[in-house]
Amino acid sequence: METRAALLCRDCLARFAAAPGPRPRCRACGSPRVFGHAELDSLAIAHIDCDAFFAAIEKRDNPELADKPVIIGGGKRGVVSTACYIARTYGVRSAMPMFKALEACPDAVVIKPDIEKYSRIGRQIRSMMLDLTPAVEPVSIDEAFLDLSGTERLHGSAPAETLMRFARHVESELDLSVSMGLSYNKFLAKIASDLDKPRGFAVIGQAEVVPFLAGRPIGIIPGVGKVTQERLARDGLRLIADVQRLSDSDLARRYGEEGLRLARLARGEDRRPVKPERETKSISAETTFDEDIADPQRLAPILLRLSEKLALRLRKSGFSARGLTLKMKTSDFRTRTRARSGFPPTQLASRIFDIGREMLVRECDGARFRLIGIGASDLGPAEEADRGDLVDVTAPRDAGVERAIDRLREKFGGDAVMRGLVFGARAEREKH
Ligand code: TTP
Ligand code: MG
Repeated sequence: METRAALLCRDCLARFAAAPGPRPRCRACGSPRVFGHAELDSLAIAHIDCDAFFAAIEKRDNPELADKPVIIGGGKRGVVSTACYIARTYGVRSAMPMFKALEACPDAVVIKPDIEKYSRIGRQIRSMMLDLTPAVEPVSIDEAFLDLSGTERLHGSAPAETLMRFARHVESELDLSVSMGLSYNKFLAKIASDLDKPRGFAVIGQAEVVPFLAGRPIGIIPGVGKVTQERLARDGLRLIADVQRLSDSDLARRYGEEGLRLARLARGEDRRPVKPERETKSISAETTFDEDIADPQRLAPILLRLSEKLALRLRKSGFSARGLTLKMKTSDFRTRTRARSGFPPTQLASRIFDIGREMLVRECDGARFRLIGIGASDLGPAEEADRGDLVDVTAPRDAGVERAIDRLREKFGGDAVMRGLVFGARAEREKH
């Protein structure tokens, strides 16, 4: 994958011309971490992912752990969140049951996760990313896409060098390491960041993309999960090369729109832009559980409480919701979101709950959830909320009830009153 037009030292950022023969050490500082690639100066889409994130933070905060195998996990969850690279040499992996991890690595030091601390550090890293470009798209607590196009003048360096400087900065400021992938789109940048972990830097250029992807399993394509992989394997498609061999029309005939997407990605084409996190004014309420929950009967009352919170926040801030988003995080930290709109603007807990519950029930497919949240989107003015119409005569009445509850709450506090009253009102309505 490496042709050497110019060489760049990842430690001191010195740049020097490539010469024939084996890759030299840095002429300026002697480091062996010298990188070269023919397209290095023309690529601008990056994916950055921290190395063994939770474990690295704990090691940093307790130097006695430096040379020990460390596993983050346990607590009530009973699975490995992550393991440091030493523990990984024993076969310990994320999401492994803790007892298995300890069978594999009995000397491991087990530490309970401190998500609040990790989120704080995740935000620090994100703000350092935002110093490089406003186009930062966070993917999870420890990873993000960056679009560095057009930042050369600002930083006085090509994206590759800017990234290397960033990694050095994270190491010196936060004592944590990152791995980075650089390419010309998100799909390839993400694959690249995984190629050279930890403290990695890898590039995938246009010239090598087709042969590079050919040997990889189809499962590296986003959205191709286990079930899809099995289906494709039954049709004889296991490697990306197998997709590359088929024509677009063949793939479209077999798999419709999804077939065409596969065809494009198999050629390394991905037009998805890096979407910066927008500072939209959003109002939401969410909660993380002590233990994962799959049962919709248990999730519904939690959603009700969140709907009440959200409704109260809407009323307090003078907005109505014209759209609602249900967010659910599964036990393996994947986030699912479902959105609804097209209903009359509302500030009512009972309305929010009804709409939210409909989405919730559809998501309860056996997956275990660690968090649920409900958020208002497409905010409108409070005056538009719950005015009712010819067919909906109950909204104004419910709104009156909920506002009365707000007043009671201000006076007496507590939320038990509210739930009873909201349901009282609904039960009444359903009787009629
Ligand atoms: P990852 O980036 O997937 O893993 P990592 O940073 O620990 O290791 P790597 O060097 O391979 O990137 O996830 C980031 C953090 O998210 C991880 O430190 C712990 C947490 N996490 C879980 O709690 N459970 C999981 O199943 C996974 C995959 C991650
Ligand atoms: Mg990581």
